[in-house]
Order: sequence, then C-alpha cells, then structure tokens
Amino acid sequence: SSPDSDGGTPELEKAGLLNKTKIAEGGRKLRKNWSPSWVVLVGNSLVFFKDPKSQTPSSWKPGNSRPESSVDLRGAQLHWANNLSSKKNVFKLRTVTGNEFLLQSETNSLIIEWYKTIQSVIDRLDRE
Ligand code: I3S
Repeated sequence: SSPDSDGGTPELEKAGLLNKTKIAEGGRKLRKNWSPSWVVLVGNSLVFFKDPKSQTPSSWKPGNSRPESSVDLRGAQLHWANNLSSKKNVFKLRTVTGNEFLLQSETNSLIIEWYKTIQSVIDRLDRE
C-alpha cells in the first residue's frame, strides 16, 4: 500500500526547477510570460513556487514558502507541445477548468521524466 492509502500525508512524487508559462485561464488565451518555477508534484496536485534562486535567505524560513499557485491534476490533459514554442522540450498541461500551462527544460531527459510522472498521476486519478 502507498503511504497515502490511509488518507494521510500525500506522497511527494517529484520536485525540481522548470521554466513555466501560463497560456490560458478558463479557456481564455493569455500572453506568454516564461519564468523559472520550482515545481512540486505532490498527491493529486502540481504546485508552483518561486524560483528558489531568486529568493532571499529569509524567504526560506519555515512557513514563508507559500506556493504561487497549484493545479489539480484530476481530469487534466498532457501533450507534447513543441509546436507552441520556439523552445525545445516543451509540454502543455491543461486542467479541467481550462487553465493551460507550458513547462520546459533545456534537459531532454529531465522533461521526459516530468512528463511520465505527471501522466502516471493523471492515469491513477482517471482510474479512481
Ligand atoms: O508564441 P509567442 O507569442 O511567439 O511567444 C513568445 C512571446 O510571448 C514573447 O513575448 P513578447 O511577445 O511579449 O515579447 C516571449 O518572450 C517568448 O518567450 C515567447 O515565445 P517562446 O517561443 O519562447 O515560447
């Protein structure tokens, strides 16, 4: 059984630095604004934090690491999206609420790992 099978603390699946831009909000297209984001996959959510490199030391005090936003992966869709950017290694995440994000890494193996791990969470939620 998984650590969360009793409904306790959700399992941390993955964390790392990716480039991120939101491209739609509730189905309405947004202007791209790429920035580095510390991305954490935990439980059923993808959680975005400020790039730790851009944070002051005090922002690392416990309780100061408030997420910038988070995404519910239930019913979400994931697609490779190299057609949506001049950058390489880009995928698009679309939530049920019509929010769309592009996530990107210069490192091919890293973005493939993220894609697979997020897809496995989406698949698990689809089976529930
Ligand atoms: O898909 P787009 O609109 O060509 O995306 C680029 C622009 O959003 C650009 O911003 P401005 O048009 O506000 O200057 C960004 O700086 C680029 O990064 C966007 O393209 P890429 O290909 O990097 O996703």
